Amino acid sequence: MTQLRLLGYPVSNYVNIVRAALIEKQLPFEFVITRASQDASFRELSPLGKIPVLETGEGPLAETVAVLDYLDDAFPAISLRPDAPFERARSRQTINIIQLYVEAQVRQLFAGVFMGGRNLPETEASVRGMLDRATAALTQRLHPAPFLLGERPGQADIFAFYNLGIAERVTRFVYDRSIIEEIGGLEGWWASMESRPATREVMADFHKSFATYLADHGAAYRADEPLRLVSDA
Ligand SMILES: N[C@@H](CCC(=O)N[C@@H](CS)C(=O)NCC(=O)O)C(=O)O
Repeated sequence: MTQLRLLGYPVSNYVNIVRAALIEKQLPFEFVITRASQDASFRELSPLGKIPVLETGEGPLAETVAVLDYLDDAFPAISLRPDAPFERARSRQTINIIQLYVEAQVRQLFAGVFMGGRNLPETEASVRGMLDRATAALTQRLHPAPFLLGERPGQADIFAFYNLGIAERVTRFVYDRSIIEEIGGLEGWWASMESRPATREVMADFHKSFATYLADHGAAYRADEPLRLVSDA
């Protein structure tokens, strides 16, 4: 099998999703520390210059959702998607809701939280409005039993864990609000996800790099900011 290479940086929630999926699928891969870049050479690998990129034997792939589907299509032995079409669509529905209406929203606030910038009150207000709708949607949709689509963790669980984790940090910091507590019923699921070996490996590297990242950016956020649901151990 061609060696898979994951290009990315351990602070990135999207990089961490792909890395966790590779570990859960027990696929051998090389993790190559790489920052996002607008250099023409990097945009050959990632059209928007974003991380993660997965280098495959067939070429480079960017966009996390595409990478997750490629991994499950190309290496189905351990699948992270439900087999049944409806359940599979429900998995994608959850991923889309979190990607568009949670992660892409809180990302608009990263500058003022993690990067030493300032967020405009209008941005904080518009993000809050969409988060209200997303929280209601996820309260309706997420009922772990014990994982989001049944007995085994899948794409939706991994996607939700890393993206709700970063959203939790932002919403606590900006709004003094816990998106995870508002959704409700996620404590057991969160603890199960947090204790998985894949999560421990990925989060260990996250914590090693996060404090440095915040210091380098003069961020208002502190790496040891307490999160009730996220163990910073
Ligand atoms: N839609 C992309 C988002 C990836 C993303 O936003 N990556 C961030 C790091 S978490 C990045 O590369 N940021 C640099 C930039 O936007 O130029 C995906 O699904 O992979």
